[in-house]
Amino acid sequence: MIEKDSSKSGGKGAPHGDLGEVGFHMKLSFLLPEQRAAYDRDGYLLLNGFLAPDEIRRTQDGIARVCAARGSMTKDADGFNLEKVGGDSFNAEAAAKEAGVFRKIQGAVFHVPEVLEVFTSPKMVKCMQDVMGTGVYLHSSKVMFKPANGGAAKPWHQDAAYWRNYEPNQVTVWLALDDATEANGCIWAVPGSHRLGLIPHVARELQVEESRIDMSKAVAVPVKPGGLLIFHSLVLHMSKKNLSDKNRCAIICDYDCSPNPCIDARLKPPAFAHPALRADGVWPLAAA
Ligand SMILES: O=C(O)CCC(=O)C(=O)O
Repeated sequence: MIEKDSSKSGGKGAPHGDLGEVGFHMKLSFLLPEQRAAYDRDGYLLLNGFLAPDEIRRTQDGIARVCAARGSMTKDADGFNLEKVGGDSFNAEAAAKEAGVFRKIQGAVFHVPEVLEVFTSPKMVKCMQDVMGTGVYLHSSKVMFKPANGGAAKPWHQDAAYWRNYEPNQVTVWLALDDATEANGCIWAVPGSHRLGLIPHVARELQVEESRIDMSKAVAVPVKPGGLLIFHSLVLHMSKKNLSDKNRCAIICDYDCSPNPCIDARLKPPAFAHPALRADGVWPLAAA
């Protein structure tokens, strides 16, 4: 673990979300000061090597086990969304490409114990405390598959557009389980776009029209297996269709600075329990 006190003034750092100043004055317990500064500057941060190979394998095995149990599914249900003919992923009624070929599992922490373990692990919570500078609350989670030979694209958007009832104070963690490359549909982002505020989104996939984006600034962000891409909920990002012969799977968790209820709570199976998840749906992982 890296222990660094970057205090310049002795004061407490500006919380994530206060974008007035690049820099920080808080005690970091996981990130290096330059990593925290890069997050403030760009709105995102790439941390390769967050999970060890055995942790990656364990998480992959957990996901494979859960998917195998649902291998005959041909209709979206319980947060399990299938890849659709024509990439029409937002249409629950569209025909599935193939039984049991999933686009995503929303509410992944409820279905896959290994994903829950990663996203509530002490190292993840420490990392989030360094990024957010506040309390850390679990907001939502998913597995995002992008199967080889046609896994659907995700158009330009800001995650905050999905959570309009909340202040845009969330941080998304995008953790690669496969090598995410330009060929198999890694994330593209616009550095600094977290400073633009919420940009209008249009139906149907809740996306930002490309005419509103300075495309000359867009960069591909390849991530090695086990690497983390951490980004502010206002960062413009997208991923292209997977035209390669390699799968691209990532697990994603959104953390909130404020004690808002976990938005996936409706997907929680009755038998699910976690000591920190409260009856009102608020899921604190670290105190403010
Ligand atoms: O994993 C991807 O390809 C995109 C995920 C994403 O941006 C989202 O679901 O909001």
